[in-house]
Amino acid sequence: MDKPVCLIDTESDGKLCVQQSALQILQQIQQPVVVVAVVGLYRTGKSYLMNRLAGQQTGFALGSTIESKTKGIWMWCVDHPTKAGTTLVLLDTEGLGDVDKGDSKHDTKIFSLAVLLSSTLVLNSRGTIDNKAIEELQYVTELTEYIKIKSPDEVVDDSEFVKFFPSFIWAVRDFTLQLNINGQDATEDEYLEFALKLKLGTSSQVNNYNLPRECIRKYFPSRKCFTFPFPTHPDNVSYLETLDPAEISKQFLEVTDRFCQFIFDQSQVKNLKDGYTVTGRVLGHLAKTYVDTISSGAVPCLENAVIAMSMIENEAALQEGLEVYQSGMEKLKNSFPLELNEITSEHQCFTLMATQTFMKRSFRDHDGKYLTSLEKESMEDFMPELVVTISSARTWRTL
Ligand SMILES: Nc1nc2c(ncn2[C@@H]2O[C@H](COP(=O)(O)OP(=O)(O)OP(=O)(O)O)[C@@H](O)[C@H]2O)c(=O)[nH]1
Ligand SMILES: [Mg+2]
Repeated sequence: MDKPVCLIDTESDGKLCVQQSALQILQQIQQPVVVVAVVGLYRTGKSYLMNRLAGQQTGFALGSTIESKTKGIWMWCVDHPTKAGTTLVLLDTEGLGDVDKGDSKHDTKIFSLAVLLSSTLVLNSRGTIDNKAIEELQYVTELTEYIKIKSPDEVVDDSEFVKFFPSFIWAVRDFTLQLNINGQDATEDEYLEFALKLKLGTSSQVNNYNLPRECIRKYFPSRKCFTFPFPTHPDNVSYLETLDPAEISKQFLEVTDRFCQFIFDQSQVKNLKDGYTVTGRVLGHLAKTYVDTISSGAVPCLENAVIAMSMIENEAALQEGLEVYQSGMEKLKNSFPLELNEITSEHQCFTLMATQTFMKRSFRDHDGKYLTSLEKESMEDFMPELVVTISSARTWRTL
């Protein structure tokens, strides 16, 4: 892809919808995907950072006015710069907190989708990680209302969420403070952990202070922080994407490079529960399933999505397996007439190849339902061949 496309859009009635053209792109990607999504308040430089991850100066559209720019969720699939055979999928999301939006739940839906679809979630904010920045993250505290692990009625321990959630990076932009805690130099990660420290006490004030911090700590046990200095002279900041790199602060470029390198080295391929690797194609199914669920007013349920996914993938695996079997047997016809034992042994060989093809793609066929169908359908296919063979063998003998 040479430029990003819209993956999830908002229809005129405010409902989210998946763009067919983006799904078609994902459908073609059979490789595992590392999915990096960026979320955060609007006008905080998210799209700019995503372009840097794509190794480009431009791509995701940047806004130079105070109005929020990115709408819905945009996607850019690029070759992974360091992991051969892997695609890096960048998801740039609509800025949160824009008061012009009618639907107060819209932001939480975008936030939840970013969490659901990514393997690394970048939270982007400006200034410092102060109480205000953390309170603005109320979306984290609402996640369990917007994402269910099992069917809505089943109570699940909160810690279950961790198994499905992405790793977490906090990108602090325009950071001007000294990294110093209680007189000691601190790392960026120590700064983040310091900001996420819980207060002792049980007053409602303390509880309110602790709640978002507890949620971040609980749902995102793998955390990393990058503090970016101001990128350039304030007069130039609106033209960052067209600016000569010499005009951009060296420290800013250093952090940006470190941030990108960390993501390239450490961001994992997206996995579903049970360790099933997500390919571009599966990511497309996931996006559609989650968005359709949210648009219908229901809460996306991870377990149901995995079940829906396994049905689609197993059906496709069954067809792929059958094709292998059928094309093998079709070629065999050119060698007719053959002895019965020869054709039986070829049948066994193609059945094995079909099973291997099926197994490569199948997923969670725990009760062997789809594998049994494959065996049954190949057998049904085989029977007419057998009849032909037997009758040709008879004709052979008569001759
Ligand atoms: N001060 C500052 N400005 C930046 C930084 N990065 C990008 N910008 C500028 O901030 C403006 C908005 O950048 P975008 O990348 O479009 O921000 P965004 O968060 O994607 O904005 P929305 O899509 O509206 O949510 C542009 O003029 C950028 O040039 C940064 O680190 N600091
Ligand atoms: Mg943007």
